[in-house]
Amino acid sequence: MKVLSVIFFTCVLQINSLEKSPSKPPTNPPQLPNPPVNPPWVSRPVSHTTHMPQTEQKPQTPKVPSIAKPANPNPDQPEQNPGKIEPTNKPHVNDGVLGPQQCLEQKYTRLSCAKVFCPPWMRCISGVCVCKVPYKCPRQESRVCTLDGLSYYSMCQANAISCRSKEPVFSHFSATCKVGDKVEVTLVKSEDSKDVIMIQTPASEKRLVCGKYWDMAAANVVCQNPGNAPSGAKLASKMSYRLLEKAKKWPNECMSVRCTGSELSLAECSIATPEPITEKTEVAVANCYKEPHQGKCEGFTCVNGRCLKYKNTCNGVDDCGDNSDEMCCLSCGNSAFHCKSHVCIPEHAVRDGIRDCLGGEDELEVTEDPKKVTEDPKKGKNKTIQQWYSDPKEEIRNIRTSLEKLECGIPNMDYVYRPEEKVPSHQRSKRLVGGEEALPTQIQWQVAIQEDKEIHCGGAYLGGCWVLTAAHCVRPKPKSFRIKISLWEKHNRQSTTDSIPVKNIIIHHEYNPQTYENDIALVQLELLNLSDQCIQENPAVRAVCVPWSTQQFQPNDTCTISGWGRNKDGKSAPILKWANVTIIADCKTYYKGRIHPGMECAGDLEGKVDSCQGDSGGPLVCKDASGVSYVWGLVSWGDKCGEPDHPGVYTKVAHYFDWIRFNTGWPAVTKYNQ
Ligand code: 4AZ
Repeated sequence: MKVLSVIFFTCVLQINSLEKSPSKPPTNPPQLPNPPVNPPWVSRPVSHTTHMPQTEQKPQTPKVPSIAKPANPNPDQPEQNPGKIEPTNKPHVNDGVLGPQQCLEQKYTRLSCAKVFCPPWMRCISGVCVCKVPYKCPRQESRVCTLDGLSYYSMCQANAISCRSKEPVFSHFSATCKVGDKVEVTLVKSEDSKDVIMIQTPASEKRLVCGKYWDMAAANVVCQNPGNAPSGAKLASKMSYRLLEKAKKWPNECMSVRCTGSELSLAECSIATPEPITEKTEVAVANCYKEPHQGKCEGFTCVNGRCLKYKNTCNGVDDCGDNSDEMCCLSCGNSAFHCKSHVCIPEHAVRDGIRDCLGGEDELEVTEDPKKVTEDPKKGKNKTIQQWYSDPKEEIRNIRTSLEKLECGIPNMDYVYRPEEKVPSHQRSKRLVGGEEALPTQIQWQVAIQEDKEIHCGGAYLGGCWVLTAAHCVRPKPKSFRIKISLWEKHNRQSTTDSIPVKNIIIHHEYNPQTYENDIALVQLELLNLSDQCIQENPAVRAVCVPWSTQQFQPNDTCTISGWGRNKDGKSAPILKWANVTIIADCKTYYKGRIHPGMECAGDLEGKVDSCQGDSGGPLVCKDASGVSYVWGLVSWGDKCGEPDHPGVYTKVAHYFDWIRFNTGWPAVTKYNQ
């Protein structure tokens, strides 16, 4: 038996170097906290030195053929050097279909957090997942041992370190924290020269890898080549155990492995309990590239330079090794699940308790397609229940639950407003332009911006001490402004209405009052006396979430606008009104040369619904599949109101996510990818 190679989990995780901060930083940029000198999360049973990251790490430039252009973290903004994109990945006829073309041109990978969530040991900066500082990981109940003989408070911390060093350290199998407690993977030649995968966990015999779940994602993990450029897998196939040479002594058990493709070693994949091999068993076979692919690619060119057959794209499996074959799909084949943001995810990731699609569609309880109902570890419903020997999904679920605690985007439905004073006597008007009057506490994140006793604008409450509005609604004179929360009648307060003084106003440094570019401003509320809060607990006020990705909502999605603005007759509304509008693609057609990055149109092209003067700064709110509301836009401008073919133009808030995070310095501004 000839052992070809022994893989001790050393591989290079390639990430793109794209971190950027706002070009003109404000005077008080928030500081990243320094990690402690002796990191408290590490205990050292054996002497070993590990270089600890001091700050979040910039991603490294990939060591891959340079035809791949890194993802533009902000697809709304033209790339600095668009250059020539080659080769073009033409849409193809297959189960799943690649597209849209603009998406493919962005060269998205699994680290493009405009499209997907970062793993919990990474965070999203300027659209790219970067390694987290380990102390930002939550603690787990039981410590984890790693391949280097250290012990950490959680898998998140271990992987945050591994992410930086690009050396695999995490393993479910190093229970004793002894160096050497590792999972060994060997490729063994079969008689007909196929590479059969053998796996050996500590204190156990060698076993074969079963064919069940075996795919390119797993083969790519096995085919990582220590020291060299990652060459990856050419093919993941299976062969019948029966066909293995009988003269050799083959193991009589196999273990199924399921990888996502992002793992640095098989020890990080889900590994099933060993099962006895029978004559019918199929075992895993990998065909690894010995060197990176060269020459012309006739199929799909992965962002990492690998070449795939078109039929292997958009199938929910990471065939590329960087998942770039699953990031831009008009539909998904192979029973994979299609996220609204055009990403294909594998069937086993649907309803597994981990949100993969940006809008959470993969975790909804009901689908029309019963085929899509796969295992749910919490509810235990499955076609065949798989016993996992080690399953990192469980840890990822726990880490994400403890990280994603932010409360936003859910109104308080328990609160029933009882008007203790007069009920307004005037007639109900039916128009914002085309809107309806809201109920007294319906739009709980709506605020009114009061300047010198007058209300001309709306805004959105983000939580904490922060309100978002349009730049054209404010001046850098905090003392002239007050923010009214839970206001319904413009000129009357209700019992839940509060008026809060303003501490600071941050207008976007590139706001252009002529073109309305970057029409966005943050209003910081004054702290309450002897408190670290800015608003008193209020049952009729809730924060709206800030969208972190420009891909969260798409053209044709229906969202809601609200405000006290004028109606078609030019009269401003005495009672807060709301209307549903649709996000409109290609707004440049309606406003030639006037639509800049960071603007988006919404309304209807007949002009029946629209925002108008007085609604400015107010929120355009979209709800995701899980029912969470995001402030997708801020009322900014438009040619008149309710004019056919002249929809309202909104500041696209997701475009300014990094600006908002940087200027608030507030970690709670986002629930995900923190
Ligand atoms: C304004 O003047 C304004 N129809 C706001 C929104 C729209 C037009 C004008 C959109 O504040």
